[in-house]
Amino acid sequence: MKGAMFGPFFVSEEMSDNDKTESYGNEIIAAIERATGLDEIEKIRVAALGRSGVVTGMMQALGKLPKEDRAAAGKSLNALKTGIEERLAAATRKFEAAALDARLKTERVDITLPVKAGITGRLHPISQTIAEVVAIFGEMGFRVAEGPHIEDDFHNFTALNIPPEHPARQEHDTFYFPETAPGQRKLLRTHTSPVQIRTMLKEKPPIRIIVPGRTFRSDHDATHSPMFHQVEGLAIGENIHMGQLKGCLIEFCRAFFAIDDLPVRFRASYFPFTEPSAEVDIGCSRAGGELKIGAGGDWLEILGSGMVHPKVLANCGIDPAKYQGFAFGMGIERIAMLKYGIPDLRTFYDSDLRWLRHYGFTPLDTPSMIAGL
Ligand code: 2NM
Repeated sequence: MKGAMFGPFFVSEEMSDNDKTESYGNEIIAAIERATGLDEIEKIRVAALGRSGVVTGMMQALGKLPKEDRAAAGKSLNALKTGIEERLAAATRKFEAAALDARLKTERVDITLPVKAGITGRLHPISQTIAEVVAIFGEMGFRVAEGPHIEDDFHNFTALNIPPEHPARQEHDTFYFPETAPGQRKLLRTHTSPVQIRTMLKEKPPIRIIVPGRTFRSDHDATHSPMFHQVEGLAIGENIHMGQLKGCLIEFCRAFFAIDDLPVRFRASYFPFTEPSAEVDIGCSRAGGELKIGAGGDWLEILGSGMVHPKVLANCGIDPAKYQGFAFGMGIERIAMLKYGIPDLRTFYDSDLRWLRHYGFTPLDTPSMIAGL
């Protein structure tokens, strides 16, 4: 029988349709108010508004009413339906909130408890290495800047003095998105330098930033991954010179590899965005086929650097007659492999738990220059 769950209904044949509607409505609303949980609310919804619900039945019966009564009865039925729907929704929200509160109480975690040895997760060597680089440059007064992975031609290339014919622009290196308008297409940043460009465009010197992040190049073999990580740095100010670049990077290399007398050499190079440019090598030994960082007569390239090209400064609204800057960049995977003896680049992205347990770091000892890296 329709509406059985609401009874007893005080509806009789003598009542007007409006009174019947009101009586049903009061009963349903009272039932919603009495309800103690979501299951009951759902039962009331079905009994009132479901396919064979009371209100649905009354709506279907509208057609049998005398024509002159239909409009008024329809209107009050619709008002009833809306009222019920609103109360059902409010009651649902109330019970859902209560259920969430109850769950949060039982799932409460005491974060002051000590971590049990052996059951904690591990920091990926990429995260650890970025934290170390940030700690070293942080101590020198650099702050971290970040920016989008999806970039445009201007920030990734043009502003950096990379002309259209430059090989770095060719399709095989850059991941392009489909054109949005003729000649307009976004790309995945090929280095983190667009973040330096965005920072120079929006901030006034002095600027001292370090930019860690993901970068993308269409290149995949034993020593290249289509997604990899870089840290780049930028210092802009008055009277910035190559001596500061050298001092900063020598200090960085020695702190990162924790070798006080690590040999560091600067070798002239070329980048479109710096002039002059230099690559940075650190001392190593390859005796007996084993690579060992430190004095040993051999050299290993680990950084690119240079004085920011005056055209790059001008492109970013910085007057090159007043300000100079130095910049540098390095690959995180590469320096992580060197420092931690990880032989294969591809293992970084395998999400292999055994590899992570072996090469990962405990999240509790964050690198710092005071506590040590
Ligand atoms: C490198 C090497 C040399 C560099 C230059 C700039 C900017 F935006 F200031 F022009 N950002 N990064 C730079 C310079 C990066 O990476 C190997």
